[in-house]
Amino acid sequence: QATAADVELTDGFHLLMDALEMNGIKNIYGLLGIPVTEVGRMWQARGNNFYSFRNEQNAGYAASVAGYLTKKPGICVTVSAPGFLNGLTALANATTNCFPMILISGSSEREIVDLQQGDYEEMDQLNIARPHCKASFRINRVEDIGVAVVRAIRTALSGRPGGVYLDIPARLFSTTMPAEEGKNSLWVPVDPAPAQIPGPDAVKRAVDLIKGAKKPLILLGKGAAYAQCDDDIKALVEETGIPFTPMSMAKGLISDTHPQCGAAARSMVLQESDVVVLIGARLNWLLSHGKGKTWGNPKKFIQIDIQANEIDSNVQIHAPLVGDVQSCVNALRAGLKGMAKPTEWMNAVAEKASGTRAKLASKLSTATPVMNYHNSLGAIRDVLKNYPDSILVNEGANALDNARMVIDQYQPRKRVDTGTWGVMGVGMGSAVAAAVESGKPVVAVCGDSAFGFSGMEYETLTRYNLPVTVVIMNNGGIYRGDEASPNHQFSCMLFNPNTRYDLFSKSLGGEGVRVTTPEELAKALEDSIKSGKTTIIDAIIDPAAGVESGRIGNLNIVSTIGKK
Ligand code: OXT
Ligand code: ADP
Ligand code: MG
Repeated sequence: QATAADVELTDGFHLLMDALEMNGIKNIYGLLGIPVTEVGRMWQARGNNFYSFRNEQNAGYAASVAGYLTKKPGICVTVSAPGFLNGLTALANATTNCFPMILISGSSEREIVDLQQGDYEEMDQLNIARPHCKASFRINRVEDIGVAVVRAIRTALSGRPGGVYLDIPARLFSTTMPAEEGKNSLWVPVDPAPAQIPGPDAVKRAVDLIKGAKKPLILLGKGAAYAQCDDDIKALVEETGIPFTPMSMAKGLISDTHPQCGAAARSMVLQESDVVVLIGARLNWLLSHGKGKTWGNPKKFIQIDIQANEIDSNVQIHAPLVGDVQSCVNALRAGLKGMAKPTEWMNAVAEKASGTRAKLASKLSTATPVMNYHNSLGAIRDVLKNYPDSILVNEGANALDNARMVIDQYQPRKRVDTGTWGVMGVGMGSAVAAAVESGKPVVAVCGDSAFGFSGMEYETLTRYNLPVTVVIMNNGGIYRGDEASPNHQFSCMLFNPNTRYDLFSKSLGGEGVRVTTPEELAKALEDSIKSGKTTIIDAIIDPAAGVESGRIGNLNIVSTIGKK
């Protein structure tokens, strides 16, 4: 602790902010209180943005989405124990999704926590965070703030991106040191996400496999979207003539309307392909672990991933390409130059896809007494065609799965959804970050259950006057709204049918519209996007239109002996 009256001093608060600013951070997402309140005030006083939330979990989701969209770690600041735990859910989710994020939480004093003497909000946060993120660091000395921030940034960004926890005991914020020494303790990391070039043998192995394939397929995941080398990936697809299909958040990396897009022939391409090139996509549950009837014919996998032990995680990978997406894709392009295009296969995929698209299109304009998922989402899709740079946030079950199917994406990183965990509650936090980081209109299509998880953040959206339209697919329940209520109890799957989300919006200073037809929905959405005003569209959906668990009903466990 420096004390000399004639030496200019700095302290933990200032050093933390200097370090973040120096590293290009402008936006912090968080929720304030003891001991971090001054972080928010001082951050704003310096001309930066502090987005203040109603619950830390949503601030954390916002930070993680900021990380995904910008390739810089999103920063979330919380108070100790309960605030930290709320934020930790989002940090774990960020790590699961491979999004770079740093959770900074104030904590109680070490000497009291370690002897379990009952400090204010006492908790051993450092160790609790550890299994849920890439690294958990504590700063014990004010002169280590600079190195800790650099270490957190490099850890979040390098290799497979993910979450980092930074623990700051309360007293450190006000601990002083000479300003000049403090200044010299900060730096910016050089090349925090270094390129990883695949070896020539690995490239040749993959090139040979692709050249020998009759029905090759490129499968794009959100790791490919994150990598921000969109033109290189598009060039690989177009130069080789190989059909591609996107995982949900990779939709739009190459437009869903591209002639080689096999999204609408998904079952066919997964089953019939003989060589599959995975680019930034894991063979996890979303891809049936690379086996079973989803995958049909025996096939060989080429996998591009920066994380070496992702290879062979589920099934044999015949040609691993360990490296960053951009380096690997460009190495493949060089090796495949002049390759004969699989024209017959490409045409077969295109024919199947256009047949399926036409079949679906016919359902999108059907008039029904109460809206269903097809005609309501069809109306949204038609409006969003004219706003290709808007960001779609999407959560729910039927509201998620049908929107993924119906709503085309035209540009990279314009779809943010429930991700690897299929987590409800990411909606409003994601919408805040999407609007803040992109400066574009945001449309959040949420199931009524999904919206409820982060609904109070709608006030955060109106407070910052963000151009976000929330369309609530109001079917009155989880999956369906028509479940019988047993034993005079309200069914555990239903919500109050009198809920007025449009009035909820108005009460919080937003615009609110209740719509019952696709035409009304289209008009309300168009008006809302044009006005830029924060709006809820309460879209009334037939309670009987949904199916249990959406498209993943196969994962729903039911009793094998029935109800007794
Ligand atoms: O080829 P085939 O024939 O197979 O057809 C495919 C494509 O070819 C075709 N397609 C097209 N056709 C025509 N045109 C176009 N353009 C086109 N594009 C594609 O469509 C089909 C399907 O294609 P898709 O979607 O690409 O492929 P598929 O087969 O579905 O892919 C498989 C998957 C697994 C990759 C995909 O389904 C997927 O990504 N799924 C994600 C599912 C998911 O994550 N769901 C969320 C979790 S569900 C559940 O857990 C819920 N909870 C519990 C809970 C959660 N999650 N979290 C927390 C914190 N607490 C609790 C809750 C509470 S959901 C939920 C709330 C639900 O209620 P809501 O009110 O919110 O929502 P509603 O249901 O609306 O009421
Ligand atoms: P999806 O859910 O879309 O299938 P996943 O989240 O399962 O995608 O997979 C993303 C993969 O991308 C992860 O295995 C991660 O290691 C990888 N990844 C992320 N960024 C890069 C990058 N820049 N280069 C290579 N691989 C990356
Ligand atoms: Mg619902």
